[in-house]
Amino acid sequence: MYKKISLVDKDIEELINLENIRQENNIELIASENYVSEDVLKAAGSCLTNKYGEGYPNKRYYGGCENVDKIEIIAQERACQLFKMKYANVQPYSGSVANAAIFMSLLNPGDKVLGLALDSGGHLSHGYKISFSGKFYNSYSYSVNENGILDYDQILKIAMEVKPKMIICGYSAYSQIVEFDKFKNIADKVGAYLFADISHISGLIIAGIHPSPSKYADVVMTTTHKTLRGTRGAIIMTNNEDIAKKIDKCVFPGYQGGPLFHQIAAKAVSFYEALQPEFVEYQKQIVNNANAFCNRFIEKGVKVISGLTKNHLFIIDVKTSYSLTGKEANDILASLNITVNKNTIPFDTESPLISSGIRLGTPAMTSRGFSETEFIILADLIDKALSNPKDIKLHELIKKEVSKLTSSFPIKRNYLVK
Ligand code: DSN
Repeated sequence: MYKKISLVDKDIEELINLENIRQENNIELIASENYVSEDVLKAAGSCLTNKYGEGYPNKRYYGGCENVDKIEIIAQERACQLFKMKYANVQPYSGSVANAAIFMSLLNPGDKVLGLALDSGGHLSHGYKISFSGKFYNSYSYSVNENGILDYDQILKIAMEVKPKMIICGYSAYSQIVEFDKFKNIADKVGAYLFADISHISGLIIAGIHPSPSKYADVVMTTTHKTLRGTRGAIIMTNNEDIAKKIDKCVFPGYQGGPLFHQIAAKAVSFYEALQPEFVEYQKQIVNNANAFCNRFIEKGVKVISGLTKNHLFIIDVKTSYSLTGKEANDILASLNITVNKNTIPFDTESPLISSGIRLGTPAMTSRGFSETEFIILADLIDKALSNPKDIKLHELIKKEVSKLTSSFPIKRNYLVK
């Protein structure tokens, strides 16, 4: 089923092949992971990794950039086309580095920023104290309400008090729609920049099944490997020429050195795939699957944060539902070849390393062909396992069912007809 690779270095060869087997044999529910196509893998593993080219297309510090210049321009154009934005920087190595460059572009150290609290579903780089964003900037947070939902009146109230220079919206663990128009109103009322981190929902936005921030945000950032199903990395976009110039300077030389051209080419290939009609169908299926998966848990009386999902993920409060910590639930599911991540829930009393929840996402298994039917079967298996955490015999049976599912839905190598 999986493709074995052969290397002279047998240590790494064995570990890559084991990882390939692990990916094939596990049900992948981490909401931020996916399986790229063979074409994306080829570009990421190409000779482009040999090339240095600090700077931007036609303005490099190195010779021999005639091919990589064209690749970077194609990636920029496709990013702008996908997200209906004017300027794109496709060089960021990761979402966190991209966010650091955005902070540097719009703010001075010590300026106030306002983002969603980590336990409400925000990201470390949105102002958490131990990240650059909380160390070098004066960070404040808003939270979801007691129902796990954003309260825009409350956010406005906090923004009026704090008077941040930048407001951040777009999250890692929020299963409702982000209303970018409301955030724009809030940002305008307090004279703040609006920064939309759409890393999780960018595929949904491309497909038109989640509102787009393109008309509202000063800056938009997405990682390229989540619902977008590309290689690891990120892009930053804006419609404002002055901001675009600042972002370019802050990505290079502000935060990064030479662009990773193999990754930029792989991003461009995934953008090509995302521009095809099949991608829209894929995104619709992700959301339909999440809905069916989530509803099955709710039917069983499981507590889902915010009570439903409108996107590709949802969080289960495993403490209330199964008297387990997130870590315990994560470990039980891992032993059954079901990969999830433990996740804090709003106002969690446990640390992020233990937590009271797990986050479940449908993008990866939808790529493998799971429909609502398989996600309902899976919800039943997970619910049985977590309801009977010590029943070894039952767990052996569940593991067999997992194995049937993974072998019936092998990882796909191509999403488009060649
Ligand atoms: N964005 C995080 C996630 O959602 O998994 C990773 O940084």
